[in-house]
Amino acid sequence: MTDESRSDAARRTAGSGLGRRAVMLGGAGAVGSVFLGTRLSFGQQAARPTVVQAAATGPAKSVHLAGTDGWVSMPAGSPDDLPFFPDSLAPSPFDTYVFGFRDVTGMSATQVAATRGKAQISAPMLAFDELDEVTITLSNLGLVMRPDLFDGHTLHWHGFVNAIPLFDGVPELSLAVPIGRDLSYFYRPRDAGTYMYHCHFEDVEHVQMGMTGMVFVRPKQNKTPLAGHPIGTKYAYNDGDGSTRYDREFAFMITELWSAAHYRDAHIQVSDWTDYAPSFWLLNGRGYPDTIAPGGNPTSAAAGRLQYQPISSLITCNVNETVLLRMSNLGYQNHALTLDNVDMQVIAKDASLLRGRDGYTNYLETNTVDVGPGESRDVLVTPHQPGEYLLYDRNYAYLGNGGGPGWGGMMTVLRVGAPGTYGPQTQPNT
Ligand SMILES: [Cu+2]
Repeated sequence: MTDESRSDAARRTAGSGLGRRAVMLGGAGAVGSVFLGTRLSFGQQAARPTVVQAAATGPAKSVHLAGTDGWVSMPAGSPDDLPFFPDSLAPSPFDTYVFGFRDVTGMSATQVAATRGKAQISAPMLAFDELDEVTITLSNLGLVMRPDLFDGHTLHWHGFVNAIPLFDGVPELSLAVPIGRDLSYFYRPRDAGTYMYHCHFEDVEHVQMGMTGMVFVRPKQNKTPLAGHPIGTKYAYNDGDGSTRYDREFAFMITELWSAAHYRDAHIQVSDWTDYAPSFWLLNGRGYPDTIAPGGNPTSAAAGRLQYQPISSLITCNVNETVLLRMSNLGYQNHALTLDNVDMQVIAKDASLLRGRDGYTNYLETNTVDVGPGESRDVLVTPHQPGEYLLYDRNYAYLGNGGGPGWGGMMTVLRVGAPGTYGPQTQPNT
């Protein structure tokens, strides 16, 4: 029986002239024509300002992200764990297969298409102002290594109040972006704070594979500083008293990477996720000492093996400046980050200022901050002595790279200079 005659039989069986499968396909097509726009229509979009770090003037902010697969590099010296690590399919100088997002805001259709197979981890860092009118267009470029898969991608704003399931990115409840299509997600953030975003399609797999990133919302108090504070003063929240003011900000996407699962995705095998046993512990997609290497640019081959892990976790400030540390955990393990010799003040958990309805402040002075999976923390530090201080996971099992010797994993450095050492910060994590 040919496909055509089988289809004819299905139509006769259905009686209505359409088989069940044909009806479903027709339904999907109708949804697509309403919400997804035309196929690969990137070239029709005007050039857009990059909102990843900076802000356009006015409340309308547009970002264009692409979802695809690619290759990244774990720290040099990590021991072999064959066949999983290094992956035999990895092109030099890379060793680990990932899925991820790329910022393609303002790129031409040709440039967007050229990012296929060049995913980055951690995902582009997104910053918005409270009450911005945010449009994020997500284009699914497909998976170079897995043409057998027809996985969609989505954008899920984790921790946000989102009244519209269509834009919440949970495919079982609304829709995902199929390969070769794009979807614009609209959002208007109302509450300042530190959040995270991730793909929600086959989410255990896609999150582990690298489709996770930081997103934070700056408070309206920034636009009308408190009495006595100069224009341009930055706050983490609408605190009303200046207690969340900071000079510099650094954000950390906390994840783990299980080499075996990444290998299996590249080699057309499946993982039993109950076997989860991470090999690498990462800040912004890098393990120490890569965490303290300078930030890069995924469009620059000169960045070498960290080309597709462009976000540095090195923290720098001048003595007596206040630094805001934004931490979000999209790994599957609990993490407890310790900072040696400098007190930390936890001012918010899960994008909520630690203040009761009576106005009483519950900020927490500590040397260790717990961050569970799916949680975020905002922490202020004000070092009073120049020097280098380690920020690290106090579970020493998470301070290695693939079981190798020496320090590695979830660790970075707070570097404090004498007054004037570092000029004004223009972007987070710089
Ligand atoms: Cu995805």
